[in-house]
Amino acid sequence: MERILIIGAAGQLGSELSQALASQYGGDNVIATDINPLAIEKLNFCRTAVLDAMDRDALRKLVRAQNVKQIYHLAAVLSATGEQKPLFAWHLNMESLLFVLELAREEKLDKIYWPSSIAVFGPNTPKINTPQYCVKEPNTVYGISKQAGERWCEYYFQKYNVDVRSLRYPGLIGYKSLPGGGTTDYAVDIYHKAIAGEPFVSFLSENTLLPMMFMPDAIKATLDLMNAPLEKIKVRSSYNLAAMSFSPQEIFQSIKKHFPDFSISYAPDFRQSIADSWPDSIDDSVARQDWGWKHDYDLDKMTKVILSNLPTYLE
Ligand code: AKB
Repeated sequence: MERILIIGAAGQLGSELSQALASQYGGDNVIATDINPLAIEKLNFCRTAVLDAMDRDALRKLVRAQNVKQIYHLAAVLSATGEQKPLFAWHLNMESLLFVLELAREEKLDKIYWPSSIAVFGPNTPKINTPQYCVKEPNTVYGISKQAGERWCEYYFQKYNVDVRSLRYPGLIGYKSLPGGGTTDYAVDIYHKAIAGEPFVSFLSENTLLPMMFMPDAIKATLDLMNAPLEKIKVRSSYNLAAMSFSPQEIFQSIKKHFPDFSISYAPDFRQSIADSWPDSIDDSVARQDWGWKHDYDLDKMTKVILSNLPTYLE
């Protein structure tokens, strides 16, 4: 039995990706791990284990004992938390990736998935339709760690033939779990406030445009990339990936169509300068061309699905 291991499985992306992988490969073939024992209990549709991404020996032991052949390494400190704890963010994001890449080389694992982010771009990057290849001078610790991580992924592919694949996610929006510590998190919180009948205070200004994506699209992109034949994967740093771009004012208007009394005010904080350093929109034509990426959700379609499903999830 060849198994798939997910590190950081209880997070916003991990909890939904674990479920999708369990549906595709069967729950017995998927091991969801996280440092948080309580959160991992909810992932009972597959195998689970408590694992600290920084515990290299425990990781190696688990990979050998469970015949793991693929790793999805999702554990990371995101942009906003990274600015509060820069050295910790660097340490966790970089060391844990290097453990996984080394393990993949030593144990000859089949495939590795590691998420990058639009945070690899910086203030000198072209802001509109940001191309796959362009200037990248990220000015957050999270962005610097993702940029360095991309270089390491490409290095391990070229030097050691490790089949590592990656996507530069935009802000991910889901209703099944809460994000933690990101700059794009406001676009999840706003739905919770609308459902609760409370006014929303945005930590980004009215017209701050950012690239965003509904979680089902992110899951589809991840599985499509990982299932694509080897020869179709031509980018070994990380693929640009896009679906939509919107501002706080635009997501508010989309929700207001369903909740006419909903209100918003703006109180930008330190996250505004992070958002200002990121692109407005992303050109993902290379992903579309290489392995057939295609998104399904725009803002209004996503809003409709979230508003009709979130109340049940909150029960
Ligand atoms: C964040 O806001 O830090 C993340 C990201 C864009 O990678 N959601």
